[in-house]
Amino acid sequence: MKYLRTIALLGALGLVSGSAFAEDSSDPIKIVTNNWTSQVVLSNVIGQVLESQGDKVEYKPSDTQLQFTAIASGDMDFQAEVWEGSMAESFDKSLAAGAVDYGAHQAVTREDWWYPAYMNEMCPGLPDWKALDACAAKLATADTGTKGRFVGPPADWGKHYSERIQALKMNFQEVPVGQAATLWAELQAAYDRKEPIVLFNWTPNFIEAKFEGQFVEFPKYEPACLTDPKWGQNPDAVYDCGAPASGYLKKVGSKELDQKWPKAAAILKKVSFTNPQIAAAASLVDVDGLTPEDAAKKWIETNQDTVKSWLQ
Ligand code: TMO
Repeated sequence: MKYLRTIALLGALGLVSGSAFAEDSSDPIKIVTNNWTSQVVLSNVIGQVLESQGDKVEYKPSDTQLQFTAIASGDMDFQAEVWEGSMAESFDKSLAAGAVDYGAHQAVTREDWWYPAYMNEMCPGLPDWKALDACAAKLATADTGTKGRFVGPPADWGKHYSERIQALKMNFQEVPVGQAATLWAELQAAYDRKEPIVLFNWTPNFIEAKFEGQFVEFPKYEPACLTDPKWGQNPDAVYDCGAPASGYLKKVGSKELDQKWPKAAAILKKVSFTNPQIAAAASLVDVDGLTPEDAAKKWIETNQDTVKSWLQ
């Protein structure tokens, strides 16, 4: 019902099908879904928009790093959210192996250690990482002994935080979660009791509308930090820096996408999300409790001008 309304809406805008391009294949376009909310909702947004244009789509869950090999080999066709802070290395390799850069979103992104604002009083000198390190004892748990606990991301997000802790000789231990929901449950539990916590977070996300807090400032990122041990304050280690504070968000597609589905490919090259649009996509599920599919329908209804601009 709602889906038909979406089609009707796009139809009314004169945006349903019919164009000068060659026809798209009737095979499904395989859109990759990952394990964080905005990516799943916005993949559904893209899928529903392509369906409104007559394309078939299939959603394929994939590991955040392995998806790049799948796209380079043509097993999957499109990924909507390539985050610089966690995927740049795998993305670059996939381009060298034949995947296609579908361009950047308007959004500017950051992924790193994050803490609630009430900790500024508990750990004077924050957000500087050295002040956090000096405060490690306040973040110690049964699991981490005398070390501070950093609640880290699921393994497939491609971060190197245990290496960073070692490279910067921090008195911390990473305790990774299995899924994003655990990050938010840990944050909520600490926040309710005003207990110290430092965890992995990113922006844009629904978190910034619900919790007050900020990123820890680590030594400023430069690409050499990841490849040249001599760079940075530890001359014998890579990863002695933070993640990019103004990272890109890109899209990637298979070689086949352009060839088999030229109309869809032209739309996907134009797809661009802003920071508030991404945060809102996450919020529709993580705060309002919608399914990703319904969240995508709602998102399309409230962002008609944006969708229209992709179809012109
Ligand atoms: C890739 N992520 C947005 C979860 O940091």
